[in-house]
Amino acid sequence: MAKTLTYKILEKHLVEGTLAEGNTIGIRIDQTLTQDATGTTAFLLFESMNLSRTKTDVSVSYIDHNMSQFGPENHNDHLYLQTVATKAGAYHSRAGNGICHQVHLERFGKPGSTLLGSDSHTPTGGGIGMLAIGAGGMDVAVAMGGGTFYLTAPKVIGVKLVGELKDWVASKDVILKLLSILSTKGNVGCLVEYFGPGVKTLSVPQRATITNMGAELGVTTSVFPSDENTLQFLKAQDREDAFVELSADEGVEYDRVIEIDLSELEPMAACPSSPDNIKTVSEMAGTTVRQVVVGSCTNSSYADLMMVASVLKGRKIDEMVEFAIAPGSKQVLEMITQNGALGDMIAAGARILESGCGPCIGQGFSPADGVVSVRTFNRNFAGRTGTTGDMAYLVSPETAIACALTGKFTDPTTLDIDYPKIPLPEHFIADDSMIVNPLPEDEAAKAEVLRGPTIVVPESPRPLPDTLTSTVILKCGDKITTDHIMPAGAYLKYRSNVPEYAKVVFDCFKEVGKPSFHDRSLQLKAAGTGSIIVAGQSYGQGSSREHAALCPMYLGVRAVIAKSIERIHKANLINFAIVPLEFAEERDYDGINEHDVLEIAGLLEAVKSSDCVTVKNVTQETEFSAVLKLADRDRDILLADGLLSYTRENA
Ligand code: MIC
Ligand code: SF4
Repeated sequence: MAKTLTYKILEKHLVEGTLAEGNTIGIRIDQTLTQDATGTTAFLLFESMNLSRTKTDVSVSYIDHNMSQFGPENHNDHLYLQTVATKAGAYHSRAGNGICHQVHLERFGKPGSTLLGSDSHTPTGGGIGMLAIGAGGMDVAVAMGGGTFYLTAPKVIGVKLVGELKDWVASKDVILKLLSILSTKGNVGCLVEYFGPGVKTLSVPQRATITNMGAELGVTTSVFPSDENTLQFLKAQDREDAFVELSADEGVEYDRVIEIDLSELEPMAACPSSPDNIKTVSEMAGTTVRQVVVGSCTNSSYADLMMVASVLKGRKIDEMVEFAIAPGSKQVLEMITQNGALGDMIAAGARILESGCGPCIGQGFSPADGVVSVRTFNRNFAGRTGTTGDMAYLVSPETAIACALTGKFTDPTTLDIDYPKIPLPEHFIADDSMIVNPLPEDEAAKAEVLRGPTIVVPESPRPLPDTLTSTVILKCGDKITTDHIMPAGAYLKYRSNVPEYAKVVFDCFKEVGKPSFHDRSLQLKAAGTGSIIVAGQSYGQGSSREHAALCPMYLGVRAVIAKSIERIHKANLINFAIVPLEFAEERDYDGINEHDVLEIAGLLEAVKSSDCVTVKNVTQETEFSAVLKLADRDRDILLADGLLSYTRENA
């Protein structure tokens, strides 16, 4: 039978289960990546699991998120991560070397391999033909130690690309188009595979933009074939050896096929405050823009920045626009420095930021109140810029530069400028001196791990009670993202210190004069009852940050009852022994109020062997059913009080 590329890669890596859609399967992970904001917990947990050496082909620890270094916390993290990673047998990409996904694509990505990363944009690797999946840090820690990764064998959505992009229309517009079709919800359990004649018109960095932002669809990952363009990219990176040709079998049938004609696309934008709130740029033409940023793991490749520099050469940005550029990697920054493009950007009035996540994760460059900020990023969840009530639009670098020049929303196809087509360079600067190699085992045994005082080992979950009687601490709506649950930005520096970071859980719902989620939860925790979160659809969208489960667990949250829960977040809840429940009937959501007391008798038994529990609303004197959609291993993890103790027991 003809196979999809996805199933071919899965088959090669299968170690447990039967490879058929919907089944839980276990796969071998060839490579892992962690970044500093999730990496400290991943490595702390790796150490707590008594795993000493990585057993993957390649594991890389990156520093790219927390680089503002106000106070000692970030630097403590950097030193801990470098010393713990190299001791454990991992590579360490130092602060300044670039954003994990960009650097991984350049220096480590390998077609046909599996990559598990503690960051939801790990699917960037799909641009080079990897099966690259985002997960919580704890799952990545297990994989680093050689453990199997479990997932649901996905439904494969085939996206057929035909035609070729017009000048000024970018690969970002392809993924924005797909988001307008599939939206950010309802795609759990699916994977996107690209095929068709349009594929060969896209370079690896263009493909990586598409697979990167594929994370916003909520799919397991996205993947492109590996072809002559992949070879050309690898050759230019001096890594030709990593190449293998890969594609789906001729005549394969996908679960669903979506056709996109690249030649018909026009510049698009994701409007506030969701990546699927799509409009064409021409619809918004004329709207005043006060801030523009080019960067992030979605759009900061050499070609993206060269296009921007070529447009800026000899021109000036609008005087009412603040314009910043954050190159994706040291490689990109060095190349644009050496060829003079950086000078063109600076002369035009651009503010050059260091290679890292920066404004994408709210580390500086927050926009003023009430102004439009246009960004080449992948997420515009409310408040993510660091400004409450922000108006962030996500666009291609082409649209971004048009807005920066004119000070208003401008469709780049209307610019009276020749489109600068940037060819792939023959040779990228392949200098890995900012990547520290793993220590050999004998040296590692003696090496010291530097642990600053702000690195705190997280508390372990408590056993689940047989009958859970808890208060609804929060009732929230649809599409609650991990940015709502655990804000990043200025609070990122507390990632290694759960009691400190937990102070801002659900801060976005804080009402003046009322006690915070943190204070209310701790009262309930002290009273011994703990709490329950009630939510609408797609609870836990967005980031893989396990702090969105870890901090609520620390505050005594025992269960989440939602209309639906996103894949990575659900796994994180299970890993920290919070029971994920879904309403059997969505209308039962309406019958619950905040502060109601809910009782689930026989919870332990249900976690062991049932798909359903009865939830008694003690306050309202009603009852409803909730569903436990759990694989056997999920049940075992919950019963073992979380993945940490489960791994210790099963190591
Ligand atoms: C993000 O884009 O939200 C992040 C920051 O990269 C996260 C990881 C994190 O919260 O540390 C992600 O996408 O997983
Ligand atoms: Fe960093 Fe932003 Fe990419 Fe997340 S989405 S990895 S914060 S650049």
